[in-house]
Amino acid sequence: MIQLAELANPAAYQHPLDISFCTKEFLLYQLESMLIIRKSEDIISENFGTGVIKCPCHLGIGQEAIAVGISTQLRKTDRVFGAHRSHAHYLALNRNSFGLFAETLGKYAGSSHGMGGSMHIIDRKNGFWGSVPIVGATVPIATGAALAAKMDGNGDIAVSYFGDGATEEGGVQESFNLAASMKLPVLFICENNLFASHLHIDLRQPTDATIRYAEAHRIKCELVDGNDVIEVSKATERAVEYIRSGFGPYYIEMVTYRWKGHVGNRDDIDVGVQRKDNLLKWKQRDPIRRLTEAMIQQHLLSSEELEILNDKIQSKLNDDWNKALDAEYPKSEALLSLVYA
Ligand SMILES: Cc1ncc(C[n+]2csc(CCOP(=O)(O)OP(=O)(O)O)c2C)c(N)n1
Repeated sequence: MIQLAELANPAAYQHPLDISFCTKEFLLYQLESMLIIRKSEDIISENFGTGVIKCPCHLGIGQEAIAVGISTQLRKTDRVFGAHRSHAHYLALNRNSFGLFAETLGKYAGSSHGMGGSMHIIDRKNGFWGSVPIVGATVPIATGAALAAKMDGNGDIAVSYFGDGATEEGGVQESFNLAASMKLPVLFICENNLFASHLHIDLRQPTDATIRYAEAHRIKCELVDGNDVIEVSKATERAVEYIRSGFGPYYIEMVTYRWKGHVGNRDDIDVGVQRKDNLLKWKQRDPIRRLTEAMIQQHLLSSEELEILNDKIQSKLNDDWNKALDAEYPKSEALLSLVYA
């Protein structure tokens, strides 16, 4: 039976990335996107901790390379769906930290006019068709969107992000079957961070590799180091070409680790889960550090340029956060037009 093997070993894959054949422009774009996501979530984490943000927040710090590597291979007209841990999926497509901050604060200027909070974000203009926190729920929705895209005939595809825990939901398996049978243009991305809430995958499934579900449904698939933005991007390029050529769905299992607890901003090392040692090692497998080290080694970036970039992004995000704090809450009538019909 397929296993993640070394990919699940936090002490492996800590080396700087292989960036040969990548342009400086491409690498800088990937780096900037990951930094925007990391720093945005750091701001959310801090303000969740102090109680300024009141909605539940599921942070994906440590998992940034997946959304970033994938998004650079998509068109604005593709249809991307996420779940409860989707800040990165949204930001990698639009870099709109203000829209995310305002949403977590319940402000009208937020991505869902403050009606959804962290777990219900959307930006159709930039291809993000929405996130839903019912585990597995967006997989059938993305599969339906793929059917619609196929009927439209414009070559657009659907992308469905879900966690390893979601593969345990029946509707997800039904979607795999339907997508394979109807050759639907959908890219299934399993972000396997080894945990669903507080349970390790070894306690939930007979093997730690969910890719076996794709094989069972005869869906073309591959297993990728989700903390390597270049490998993520290359695998997505192969997948997108395959899907747009009309061959049907594609499944990529991205192996990664979240640095924070399941929900909220704690490290999640004191809730009955023995994660402490592994977490320290996974932090060495940091997708951002691995890219910056490679760029510095190859003289594509200097330490001074990195510092300037960090400062520039941080100051823009601080401005966005302050603007979101100052923004208006929705009027109560908005409930009638936006939530209840
Ligand atoms: C249908 C359903 N069951 C249970 C939950 C509670 N819940 C929220 S997130 C989660 C774990 C999901 O794990 P996974 O799919 O691996 O995603 P991750 O949190 O690791 O990103 C659970 C059980 C839910 N939201 N929906």
